[in-house]
Amino acid sequence: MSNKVALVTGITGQDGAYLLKLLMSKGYVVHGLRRRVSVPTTQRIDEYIFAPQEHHNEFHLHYGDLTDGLSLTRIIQRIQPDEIYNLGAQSHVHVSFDSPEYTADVNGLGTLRILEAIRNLDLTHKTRFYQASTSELYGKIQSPQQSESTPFYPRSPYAVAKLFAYWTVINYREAYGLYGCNGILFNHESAMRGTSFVTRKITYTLSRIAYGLIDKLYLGNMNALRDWGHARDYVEMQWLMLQQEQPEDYVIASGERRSVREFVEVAAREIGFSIEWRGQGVDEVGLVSEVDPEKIGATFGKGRFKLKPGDEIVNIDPYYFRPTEVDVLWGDASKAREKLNWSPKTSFLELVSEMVAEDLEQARKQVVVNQYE
Ligand code: NAP
Ligand code: F7E
Repeated sequence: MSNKVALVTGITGQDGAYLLKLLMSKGYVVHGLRRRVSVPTTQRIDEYIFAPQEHHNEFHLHYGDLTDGLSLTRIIQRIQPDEIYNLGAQSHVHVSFDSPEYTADVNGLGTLRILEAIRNLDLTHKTRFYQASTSELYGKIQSPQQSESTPFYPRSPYAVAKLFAYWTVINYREAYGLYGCNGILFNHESAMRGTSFVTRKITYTLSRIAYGLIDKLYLGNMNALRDWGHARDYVEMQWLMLQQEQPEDYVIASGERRSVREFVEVAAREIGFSIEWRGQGVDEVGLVSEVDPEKIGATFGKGRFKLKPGDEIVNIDPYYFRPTEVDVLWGDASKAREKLNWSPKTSFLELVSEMVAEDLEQARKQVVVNQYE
């Protein structure tokens, strides 16, 4: 068991929650950065917060913000971390078109602020640094499958800000000898994914549609292709990258790509029905085609499944189109496989199945709550 000290920014997010679990299992003392917000955002890590006796000395939260360099310096000075995982970000690509300056501040300058704190506190040779870089850097792809050597072409304020952070890490590595790594992670999902990202939006909404809680799923570009993996598998690589002799950058990906439309089809099948597509472009609609009575009976019980063949449940809403879209992402994680012996444990089908199961359970509970109100 390790007795290292880690600081995790973005600890309240999807990856932060999985990484916290991993680091705690390895015996780390974990410090997390949390923002002051009017309604708590700690749901994903509440099991650690509400068990203070169990985690008394091993887990601490600190108020701060990636836009506030003084708070970052104060926390880093106080805890003298062996490792910093910079997962905090305005992580929504579509939102970054509406808030480009804020996104640049958090995702770009936020990284610089931490690196400067490490440098100014003379921790460059003690503190190892992980940067949550992203496949969005490839944007308008310059090669059909993307690896560490593929040139970048960012297509959103989100990706441009992350490009700044990516090169800043490399610059601090070369200029000051910092042990800093970029994990170029392709999309990774889970039942803890925020509901405004497309995978979770699909499993969340279809589950509620099946229970009659919502009428329709509205989507944008269903032709987009993504390389989706499970967040639980990807945080392992974040940790592994900081345990090597030399700091390097790694692509982490499943090596499979699927469209948003295919994700909808697989999620629906996991619930127990199939989808038929009709129309083109913004007029495309998704209808319930066939229902699997055995699966529906086992999951829903009598009378709770509210769909029948012919019901129109998917529509396109151009609101979800982006000014510039990333059409295809498809990762080549050979380097991680060869150098770090890493490959994803969870298949695409297992990922969707896990997300659907969790969202069906949440929807079922909602129905029960509604019944007694
Ligand atoms: P997420 O669920 O959206 O979590 C983002 C985290 O950043 C949250 O804890 C959020 O805090 C925090 N945050 C936002 N603004 C902040 C600020 N100004 N100061 C401090 N913290 C702030 O994202 P994720 O999916 O876990 O992703 C983790 C990181 O990996 C992000 O940097 C993301 O850009 C990057 N990434 C993600 C993927 C992916 O597919 N998931 C792929 C490549 C890279 P609140 O809870 O208070 O909002
Ligand atoms: O979109 C399309 C959308 O928002 C995926 C972040 O974690 O991964 C994530 O960014 C695709 C896009 O993820 C809807 O246009 C269609 O082509 O789930 P997303 P993202 O933009 O790929 C990368 C690697 C990160 O680094 C980011 O932090 O799906 N799409 N219809 C839709 N997307 C959303 N959100 N909502 C829709 O209704």
